[in-house]
Amino acid sequence: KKICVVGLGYIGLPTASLLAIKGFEVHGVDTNRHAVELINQGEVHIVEPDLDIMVKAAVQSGQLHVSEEPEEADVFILAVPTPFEENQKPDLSYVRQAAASVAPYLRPGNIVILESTSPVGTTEMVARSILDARTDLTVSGSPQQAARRIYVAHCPERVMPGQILRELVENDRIIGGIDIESTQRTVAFYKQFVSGKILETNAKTAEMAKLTENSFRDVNIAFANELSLICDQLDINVWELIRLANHHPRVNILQPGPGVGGHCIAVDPWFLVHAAPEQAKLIHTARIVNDYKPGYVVNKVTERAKRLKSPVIACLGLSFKANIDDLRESPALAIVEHLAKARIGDIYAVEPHIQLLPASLAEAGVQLLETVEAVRKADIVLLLVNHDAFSHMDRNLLQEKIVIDTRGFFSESPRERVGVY
Ligand code: SAJ
Repeated sequence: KKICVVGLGYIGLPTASLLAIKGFEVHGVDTNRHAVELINQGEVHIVEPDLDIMVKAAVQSGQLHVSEEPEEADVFILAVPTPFEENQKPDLSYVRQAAASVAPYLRPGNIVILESTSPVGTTEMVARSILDARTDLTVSGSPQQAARRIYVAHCPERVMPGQILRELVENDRIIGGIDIESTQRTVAFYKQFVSGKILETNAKTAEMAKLTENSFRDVNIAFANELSLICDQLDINVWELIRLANHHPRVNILQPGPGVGGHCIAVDPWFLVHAAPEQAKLIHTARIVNDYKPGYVVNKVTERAKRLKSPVIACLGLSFKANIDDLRESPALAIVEHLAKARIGDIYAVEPHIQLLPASLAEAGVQLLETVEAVRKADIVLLLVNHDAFSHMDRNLLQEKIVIDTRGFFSESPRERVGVY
């Protein structure tokens, strides 16, 4: 079997290399020429544990090759971004382009699988746009048309950055076709490399299930973030509070933080809000609560900095969550950018997972330093990401510092409750 994977990002590249290692012939496609060149040399343009080893092995075995153009195959997997526009409207242009790019290469019997997280109705849109481009093909199950038939399904990815390779194989998968045959053929394909359960449904329910999972998490984090604001008012340690409440057998509150980042949890709920604005009130409010948090942190720091003559601020962590290098949609990065632009003092950033600061920070005069050096120089220590790397730091370094801990990282002892909320 030959597989063509379109979009070689955080989902497409691990999937392509995993399939190649499992013995499929895989052709990967990306419009980013730099990424294509790197992968063909057995290297990677993204950081994910063990992905480099796997891609190298896949390329060296000859099972994985990539280019900027699709090729004929048996199964096409579309794993392209689905961001949203300024007005919270889903931007499906990458999905449209991906569908248009594979359409000329399709043959009867092929399966097209949309893995990108998508608004309800997108898989059907993909099928329609392919059939518009290829009037010789059909998705109809009638005996007369059987010889011209292709199959289209949605199988949302649900992997967690940082543990993608394991979760690709072990997670349960939801598969929803535009018809029963599409579902069944797609299930048969995934059974060849997924060890988790495979759950069958239709395309729309599969689309909504993925959006629901991420909205559930967003709402739960919003609850934690709201508690953190209330606790700040009432001078209560929110992490202690949540730890205690979670001892109840039916309570499981997530953790507050500087805001919700990444390209999933902060995006997907908007697809539901956009689809049903009147009904999706709670989901909408959760987005507002979580998006309020970065500005709240900026104000907190600014308030403290104003009381100092020439404040030096060490910002620990820039990525959107712990132990990854991904800075996209990161509330930590947004906070540091904001502080730097406001010129409230000298700012040092610490991010053990990157070598170079993003231009937005470098141009604003922020310097990248090692943890200890940055903390030593600082008056204010702003903990933004709970990276494991920070846990090796000698806590004595925090004596005499103003600690603003957005993740409850230093919050065990009463002394460290200063500035902790
Ligand atoms: N966060 C908190 N408090 C928490 C948990 C997370 O503030 O208690 C923040 C993180 O710091 C981060 C953001 O939320 O900024 C999102 O991080 P995450 O770890 O919750 O999720 P992602 O974006 O890395 O991955 C999610 C996962 N979805 C769910 O757990 C329901 C993953 O399984 C999905 O595959 C992924 O979205 C996706 O691609 O949709």
